[in-house]
Amino acid sequence: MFSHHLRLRTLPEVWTFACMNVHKLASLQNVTSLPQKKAQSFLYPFSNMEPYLDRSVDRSDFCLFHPSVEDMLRAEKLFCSTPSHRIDYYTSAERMDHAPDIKQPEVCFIGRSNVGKSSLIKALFSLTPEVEVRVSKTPGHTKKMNFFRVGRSFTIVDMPGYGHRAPKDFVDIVEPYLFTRTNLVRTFLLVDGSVGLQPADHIALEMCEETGRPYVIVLTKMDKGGTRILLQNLLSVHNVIKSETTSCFPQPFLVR
Ligand SMILES: Nc1nc2c(ncn2[C@@H]2O[C@H](COP(=O)(O)OP(=O)(O)O)[C@@H](O)[C@H]2O)c(=O)[nH]1
Ligand SMILES: [Mg+2]
Repeated sequence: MFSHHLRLRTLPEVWTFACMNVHKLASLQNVTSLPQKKAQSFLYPFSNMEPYLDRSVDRSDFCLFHPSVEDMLRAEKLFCSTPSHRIDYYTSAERMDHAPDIKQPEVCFIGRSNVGKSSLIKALFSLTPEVEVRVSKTPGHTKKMNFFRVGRSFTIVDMPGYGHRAPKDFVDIVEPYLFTRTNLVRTFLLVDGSVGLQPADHIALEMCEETGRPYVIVLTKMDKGGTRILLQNLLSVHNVIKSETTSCFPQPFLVR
């Protein structure tokens, strides 16, 4: 049922990007030219785990969001900076009253320190390496909200990490932001897929529920650790979404 019929043909219309100083797999065009199995595992990370799932598990929720390669190529264009659609770091803010007054829609990335928020944003901006997104070696690096503009389409906010080492940032910054930011259209709650839901993740989840705004759980580090534990963590997150949430998108997104 969950077969990914990836059509890895050459796409004549694929967009060629102007900026060449990028990772060799930064563009989808390059990923689609990999051997089929490898490309599939990049584009649809769940396809790697699906064969290990027990037959009794209903897979339908795992492919609700299942864009075609063509859809992804269209979406990728959003992340290429052009003179009329400039992607840039805009500003940082340590408190809500310093947050910029931007009218365009906003999405934010929240999660424990070191879960991979900045890495994910950096990956989204991989075709614009001139936009600096700091990825830390040590936890708790991002103490501020960092605002990045994706043209006039939307803004991405890299939020300060929280956890036992930074509960203050959660209360002082993340919570007020989630409750009061009027142009916030989607929250991405990042959870480390290699360790599963931690107490701080449950607190964040409850907070997202309290705001009543739509959010998505993203499982990061799905390349770390064995398939069994990753699959266990994925299924347990999926069960929590099903049984304890009302505003969360039913399908966790996987990042590796
Ligand atoms: N293996 C693996 N490491 C990751 C992944 N995402 C982030 N990391 C690493 O985790 C560390 C923290 O990442 P960072 O993006 O700074 O986390 P943040 O504190 O949430 O912004 C860095 O060393 C990253 O290289 C991932 O998907 N897989
Ligand atoms: Mg960070």
